[in-house]
Amino acid sequence: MQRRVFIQALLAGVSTAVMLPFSKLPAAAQTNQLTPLPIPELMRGELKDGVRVYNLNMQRGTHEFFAGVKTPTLGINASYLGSTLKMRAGEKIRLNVTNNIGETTTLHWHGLHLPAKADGGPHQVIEPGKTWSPEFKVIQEAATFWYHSHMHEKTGEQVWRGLAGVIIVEDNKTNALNLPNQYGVDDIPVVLQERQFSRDGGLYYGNSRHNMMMGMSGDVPVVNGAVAPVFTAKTQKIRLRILNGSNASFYNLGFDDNRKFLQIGSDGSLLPESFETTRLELGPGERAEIIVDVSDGKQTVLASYGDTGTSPMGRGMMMGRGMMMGGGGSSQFEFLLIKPEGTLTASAEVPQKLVSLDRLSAKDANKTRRFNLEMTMGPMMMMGLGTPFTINGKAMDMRRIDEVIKLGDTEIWQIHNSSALPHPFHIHDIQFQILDRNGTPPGPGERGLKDTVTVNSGETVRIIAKFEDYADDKRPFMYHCHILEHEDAGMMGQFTVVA
Ligand SMILES: [Cu+2]
Repeated sequence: MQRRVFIQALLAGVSTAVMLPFSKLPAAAQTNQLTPLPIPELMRGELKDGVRVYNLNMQRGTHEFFAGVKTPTLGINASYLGSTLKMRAGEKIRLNVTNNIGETTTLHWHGLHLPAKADGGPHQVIEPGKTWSPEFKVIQEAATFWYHSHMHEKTGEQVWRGLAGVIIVEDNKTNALNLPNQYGVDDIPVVLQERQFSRDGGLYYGNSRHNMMMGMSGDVPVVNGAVAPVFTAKTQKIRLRILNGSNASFYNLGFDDNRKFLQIGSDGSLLPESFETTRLELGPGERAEIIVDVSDGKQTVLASYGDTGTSPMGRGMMMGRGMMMGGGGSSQFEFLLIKPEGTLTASAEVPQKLVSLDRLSAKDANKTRRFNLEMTMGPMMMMGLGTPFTINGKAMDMRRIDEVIKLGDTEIWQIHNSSALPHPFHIHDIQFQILDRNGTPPGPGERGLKDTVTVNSGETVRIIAKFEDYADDKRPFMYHCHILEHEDAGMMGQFTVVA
């Protein structure tokens, strides 16, 4: 079956609800028009005694994905998703996080280097009605980060319902590069997700064995909480800070007119050099910053294309995945229409050289650790017995510390995927560099700092990082698969950093 093509259909004047293969949409949920892309409120915090303070309210609400249909959701200072937090490298910050969602939750600062007690992982639970106030210094390169629920065994569901937002870290060094940086004008957060809906208008979150094995995906593409969004460009160049905020889907992004764009950033930094491409692969949890030139005045659609087989990363299972989901080969999501309007304001040239990063090499490492990602699909699993998702043969146990790292050490983590599906591997606390993928050095898009890396079936990826600044022998950091259903099902481990 051909999967939905929202935006092109709308441009052609066709209503799209009928085109959805597996949502049971409410009758009212006809999508007859494009929605202006919502830009989350920018929160700069308030400076108090040298500490920048952010007040975040985790709340319940309703959100109109479809005009006139009120879908129950969760958000942070918003009905769905959260405010964009702007931080400055070098500043001390405090985040007052109040839990008003009526159930236990946590809030994790994905990609930020911080003390374990401030991490917002499964050990920093916020009970309903309570406020949690972590405090730390922003020690980061300028980049796009995010925050989301990390509630033990509930992360998938809580993020699906809306508990996620974007963090922008800026610094003087990169501000001097003259990249587009007017928030909401030419510097745009783009949170890509897809969702399934039930007939009553609710977000449908499945907990079947299949949903757990494959991770939860949907058939309705959503950007910053909007279905079929349009962004009106008023400048020649726009900078998109793209977050793959889906629970489980890998995106192979590009534009429908195959226009070239510049990739300038990865998860935790700008790239050493910008480079031109037509495709961008992003696994769940990963970010990239790109610059799109629309000075030709022509509209273009940001879309995800199925695996073309030409990918340098060679994600072999994507086809199998599509077939297993009944999609029949390559599936396509149209995420966002970009429409230039009027006389476009001139934008500065994007420099090729962006940042210099201290490149770590294998000989800098004090230690190499090995991690094996496994999925067990034997008869016991089919009966619902045993733990299908493990790392080094172990499923997550909050009471067990799996790895102990010496403060100040530089380590290589060699991550092998012996399962049949790709897994985006995320490490808390640090930003790492990719040494190689099956022995091959990373491509230009993976030469910046990273905190999440896709490890394809059969692949071995080596990363290197220095574990600095914060030691705590009691409270652990997490490493895990960022397919949230895999994480919730046990594909996670814990490490401490000790002095
Ligand atoms: Cu996984």
